[in-house]
This record gives sequence, structure tokens and C-alpha cells, in this order.
Amino acid sequence: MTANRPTGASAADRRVRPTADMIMSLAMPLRVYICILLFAFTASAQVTDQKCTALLTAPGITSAVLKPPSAAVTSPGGPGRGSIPALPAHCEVRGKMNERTGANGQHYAINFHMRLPVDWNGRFFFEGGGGSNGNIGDALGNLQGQQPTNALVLGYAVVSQDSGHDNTVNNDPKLNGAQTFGYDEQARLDFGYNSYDQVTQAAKALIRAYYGKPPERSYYVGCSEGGREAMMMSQRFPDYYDGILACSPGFKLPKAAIAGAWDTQAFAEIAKASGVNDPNGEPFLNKTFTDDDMALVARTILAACDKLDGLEDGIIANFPACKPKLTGLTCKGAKEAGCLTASQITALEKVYGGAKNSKGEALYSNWPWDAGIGNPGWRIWKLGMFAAPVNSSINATLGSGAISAVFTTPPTPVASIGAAPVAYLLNFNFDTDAAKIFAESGTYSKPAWDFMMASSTDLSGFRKHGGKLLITHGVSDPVFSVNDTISWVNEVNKLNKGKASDFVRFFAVPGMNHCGGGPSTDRYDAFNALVAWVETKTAPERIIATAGPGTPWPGRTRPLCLYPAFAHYKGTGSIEDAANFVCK
Ligand SMILES: [Ca+2]
Repeated sequence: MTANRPTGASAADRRVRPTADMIMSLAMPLRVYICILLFAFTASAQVTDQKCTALLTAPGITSAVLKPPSAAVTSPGGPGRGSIPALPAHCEVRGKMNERTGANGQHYAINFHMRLPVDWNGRFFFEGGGGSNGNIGDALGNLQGQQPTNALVLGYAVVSQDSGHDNTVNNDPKLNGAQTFGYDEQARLDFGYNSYDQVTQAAKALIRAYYGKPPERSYYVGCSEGGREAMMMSQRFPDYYDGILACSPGFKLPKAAIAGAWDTQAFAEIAKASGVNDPNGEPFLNKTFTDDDMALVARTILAACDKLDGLEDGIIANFPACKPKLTGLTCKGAKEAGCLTASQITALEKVYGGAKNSKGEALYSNWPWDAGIGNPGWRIWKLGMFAAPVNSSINATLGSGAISAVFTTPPTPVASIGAAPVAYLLNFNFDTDAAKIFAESGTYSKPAWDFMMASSTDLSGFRKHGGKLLITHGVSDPVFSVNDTISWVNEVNKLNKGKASDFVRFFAVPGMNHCGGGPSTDRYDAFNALVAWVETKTAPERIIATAGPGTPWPGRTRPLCLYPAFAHYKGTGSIEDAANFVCK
């Protein structure tokens, strides 16, 4: 703890505000103005260039290059979807640690990527990973919530890393493809928790070396697997970070992967009933629901639940109360538009009820019915896109590899192409195989449940540190159930005698799929809400969110509300404006 920690106000003061002189300077001939700018940059660059290249003497650093300011790169996807804003001058560093030869003679290392801005705001930002990692990341500092800027632009020193394996190197198609690292005990532990510990320490040491002082505040931000990492840090390394933003967190990833097997088996029953196989001879999940079928399901859910929050606006803010009856959709005769077959309805109800073992005990969580079920961001995980030539659900590709190689012990060899990934899930036994997430075996001394665990409800260390944890989660997330996040939040609250909101705050995003998308207001600045909470003790009660161009109501705003409150229309004013909604 330092006495001179930055506040929101002092940070703002550091930013340049337009003055009369500056405005006059804009009237100078452009050529002169550019010459002055270039001279100023060149003079200071010589000093900062030496400071940057000096980092090459630190252990494991493979490159350190001063990057001049760069122009913006815009992508058709818009903010947060491939677009990169103009970047400030920064020292870009790449490094590796713990290089070694591991299982099956494969080369392993923890590779990291860091950007240290010349004009630093005194803070550190760890950009969490995604999928099963294996990508070094861009170290730009994704703020999550589809924001138009990033942490580097805001002046943060940013690090990202590959979690201890490399998808281009540790990738044997006979041994679960990009999950080959599951055969190496240390790579499992690096992926679970160790790499985030090591890279946090290395990044903080580089900050001290480059700026001559440690960061005054540290933040961890991620979505999905990155959200799991974020929650894990608050539990396993409670003193490392002051603020943690965990979005759509996979905090029980091995159990969620079991649910992926459950869903695959449930939907395969539809394909079996209609005899539709893919070219690999496996039940063709992609063809079990057309896009129109899924849109019909979404409309039926909306018809039952939209008004439960007091306003028919296409958003089910009171989703815990939503109990639609899909059986009314059952076709009277042959399948046609406007109805579903009995096997389609049975499969959906089985999936939404949650994975269970043969005793009927829950293996993961149930799921809330919500309007985002009809969007591509839902089906791409559980079914795959309708037009795909072979089974392509992410559950059947990434999920199958991860559960067979990493989340169960010992790993089971499954080829990453052809019929094998789907076949593995269809043969998954919810008694014997599901138990393997808790198993250890031979050289694999730790169960996946132990090294992947980010679901502890004991946050006493983080609370004592003064840390703040902000969680957001889409209600139509098909990968990690928001109901599971809510159960965890309720449990933490109980343990803290109803006072958990002092340091953990959860905001649901109705309609949103995994990390974004869906008929939702998925654009929100939760990160700066977290910073204000940490640095000025302004605890967020509502976060304003905006609907993107792909929604039925682009530009609409809504408050995301501190759980268990949800947005209620005041009864007057535009329903497109968050100002006319209260959280209660
Ligand atoms: Ca509504």
C-alpha cells in the first residue's frame, strides 16, 4: 500500500486538456506543427529507446523495441471486434520463461507479451486469455464490453501470455490437437494457475525496471477462460490485484465441459430420430434445428417472459422468473414451420435442466430461458451453424478436446479431426467419466478440478487485501450458465453475512451470448466502473450499456443492475433511453 495511490481525479489531470495556446497552435501551418511534433518525439525517443532496449538484459527477454505512435485500424466489426485504436508510443517486450522439454518430447515455455507506454498512468493491466489459451495475445488490454479503446491507450502497462503452451507447437492431431498439452503435467498446472502467477511477477519486475517504481494499482481483466483466470487470481493469489473484472467466467470449466457432453448427447437424439448424419457418419447436430426453429423458440420465450419485468421491450430483465412452456409448440402432425417435433422439445428441456449423473445428481447447473437462444452466438457452441458441412459445434471441437485431454485424468487420446471428437462426447459416461475430473493418476498428481478451480467461495484473503471483484455475465451464454454464477455469488454473500457487495459485485446482461452478441446491450464500460470502485471508492450500482448494430434496437441504452436488482421502466419517457429505467 502506498500513500500516493492515484485517484480518478489525478489521473484525469494528467491527461492533456485543450488550452487556448493549444488551439492557437492548431492554426500554425500544418508542416511546422508536424516538424515540432517529430522533433519532440525523436529527442525523447532516444532516451526512452535506451530504457526499452535495456530490458533485453532481464532474464528471458527475447525482444524489446520502442514503438512510435500508430494510426487506428478499423474493422467492419466495429469497436472491440478487430478494430485497433491509435496507439501511443510504447516499449513492446516479448519474453519466455521455464523453457523445457516435456511429455512426448514436446517443447514447452511460458511466452509473454508486454507493452509499456512511454506516458504511463502508474497502473498495471493483465489481459486474460481465452479458449484453452496457447496464444500469446496482443497485450493491448481488452477492456471487455466491446469498448472502442483499450488499456494501452489509457496509459496502462499491459501484459498477455500463452499460459505455458503454444497452439502452433503443442498440437498433435492424434493427441487431441491444441489440447496436446494435457499430456504434460506441468503444462496442465501452468494452464490452470501457475503461468498467471509467474507472468504477474515477471511483468511487475519489468515495470519496476522500466519506470523505476512498482505499479500503484494492478488490474486483471478477462472473459470466458480469461474470466476464470480473473476469479482464480482473487482466490489463489489474493494480494496480486486491486481490481479484477471477470466476464462470462468459466470458473467451473471442467464441469461446464461435462455439460457440453450432456448437451451434445441430448441434441444427438434428434439427429438419431431423424437419421441425419454428417459426412463422418456422426449424428449431425448442426441440422437438428434450423435458424427459423431457434427463432421460434426465442419468440415463444419472449411471449411468456418479456413482460415479467413490466415492459414488453424484447429484453427479459426478470429472467429468474421466466418459465416458458415449450410443449405448446409441439407439431400436431409432420414437422413444419411454426412448430417443433417432440424430440426437439425434449432435447431443449433436457439441456436446460442441466447435466446429471444416473442418480439424478446435478453435474453442473441448469440454464435460464432467455431471448438470445435464437442467435448465432448461442447455436455456434451447442449445435454449430446450420450450413456447416460437418459437425462443428464448439462443444464438439474445443470442448471435446479439452475434456478428454485436460479436464479428465489420465488424458484420453482422441484425434482432433474426423468422427473422433463427437464420438468421444457421445460415449461420455456421466458416472464413470464425469468422476475423472476429480481423479489423479500416475504422473498426473493433481486432479483437473484442483488445478482449474476458480470456484472457491472463500475470498477472505482478497477482501483483506482490499480488492474489488466485478463480474458480468450474459443470460443467454450457452457455455457457462449465469445461474451457476448467481449460485456462487449467493454463496459468497451468505459467507459474508450479506455484505459481499463490499468487494464482489455481479451484473447480469439479459439476452447476451458468450462475452457479447445476442439481442442485448452488450457494450458497457465495466472496467472503468471497477477502477472508480477501487480508486475512488465509488461502488457501482448500475453500469450503462448500449445495444450494438446487430440488435433489433441499435443505440438503445439500459442500466445493467447490481444483482439481484434488475432494470424497471419508470413508466414515462423513451424506452430506448437508460435514463428512464431504475434498478430495483
Ligand atoms: Ca421486458
